Amino acid sequence: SLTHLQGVISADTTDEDIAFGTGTQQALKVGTAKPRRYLLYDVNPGEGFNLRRDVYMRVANLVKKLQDHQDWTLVLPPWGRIYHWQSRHIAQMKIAWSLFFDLDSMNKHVPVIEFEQFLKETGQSKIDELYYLQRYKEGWTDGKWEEKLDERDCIDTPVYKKDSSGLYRGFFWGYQDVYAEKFKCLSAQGFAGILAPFLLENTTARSVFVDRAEEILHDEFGGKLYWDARRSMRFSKDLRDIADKFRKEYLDSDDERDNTVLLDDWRDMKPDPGSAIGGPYMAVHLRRKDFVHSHKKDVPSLKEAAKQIKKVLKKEKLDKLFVATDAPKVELDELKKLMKGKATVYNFEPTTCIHEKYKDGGVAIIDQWICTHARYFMGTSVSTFSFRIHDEREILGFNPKKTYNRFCGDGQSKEDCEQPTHWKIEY
Ligand code: GFB
Repeated sequence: SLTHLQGVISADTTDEDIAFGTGTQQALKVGTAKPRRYLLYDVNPGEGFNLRRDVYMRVANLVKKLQDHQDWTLVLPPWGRIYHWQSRHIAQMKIAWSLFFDLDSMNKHVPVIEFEQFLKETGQSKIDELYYLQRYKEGWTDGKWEEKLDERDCIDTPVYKKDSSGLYRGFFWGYQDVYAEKFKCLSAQGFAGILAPFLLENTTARSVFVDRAEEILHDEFGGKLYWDARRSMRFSKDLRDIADKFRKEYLDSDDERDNTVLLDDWRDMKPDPGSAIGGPYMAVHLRRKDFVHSHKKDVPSLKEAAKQIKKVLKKEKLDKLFVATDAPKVELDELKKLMKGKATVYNFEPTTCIHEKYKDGGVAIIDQWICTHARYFMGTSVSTFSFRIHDEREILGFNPKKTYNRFCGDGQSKEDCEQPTHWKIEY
């Protein structure tokens, strides 16, 4: 087992203590600059955008740990081929993170670069080593959960295949020239940090790709580093601007009046809880499609959803409703009909130009940013799309009572309709 390595690397381990490539130890002693190492990762292809963002945070904090010892840079996996991005007329592959996120902001937490930058910096289409994370075939032994990590035979037929010249070929985000020199399956059970000793000591490869990174958990869910990673993950300015313009034009909402001014550097933001007021509208995230069947108990019918919305509008004395939803148009029209006379209903419909440029992923972010700024927000049970809106509102300093709310299913009792957990920021 490789778990014995856990704890070997402590914060006071010096670079000299760590073997690093041929002759590097020698080189370190004479003060030569350390070579940059690259960590690449990816997530199960079936996962949606907002769970992927969560996995980013786990890996970013692994890099944070590695950074205590060696110069590691996190290579961001290009976006593409996401099941929910169903607008077929738009090219949605090889998408850079900068289209959706503010990379300068993310770089204030850990060094990150786009995949194309990695290709440029290394001048090759090669990834040195590829590890495919998987569970343990035998599950938990003796019914006991413990952290462990072991090289094992692949449980499933690997999605990476050796070609005639012995190189591993696979999808690699649609970059056909890219290959890995070495491939192994790695059974992993534990927190992201379990990979640190492995990456520092068991390999000297310059670039290491960890696929199926969702297998590893947050080192410290809800802790300071968790929130640092989360706060650094700001949306791109372009997308925020589009959403802000919509708020101003249709929802009488702007940051000065709403007390939601964003400081340039996320590290400077520590608003008092409850200080953010938000614009004079209620926002809902109404997750439909697969959720209607897979979460039947917790997802209301449109009629029931309208009833719950009306109750809040009355209590909050609001008459504007912003709806973010993946529902087909007929369902949205039905909801609008149900709301007649009670509220003016708004939803964001991108122009062709905006849709083509920022794609389904960008439009979803615009929806999230508008929901973030509402006076009152109500989301859908267990949807990570709603969860990310909660965090965003927490970061801006909203009163938790106006954030951590969710729709209840038809006929669901108050006890059964457990409201979302309030996660407080650790600064
Ligand atoms: O983000 P996500 O992982 O959230 O996946 P869940 C849902 C996707 O559907 C989003 C679209 O990334 C968007 O592409 N979508 C959902 C929306 N709601 C909206 C909306 O209000 N506006 C816009 N513009 N788009 C997970 C799935 O969904 O649920 C997993 O990702 C799995 O694959 C799991 O199915 C059960 O957490 O809601």
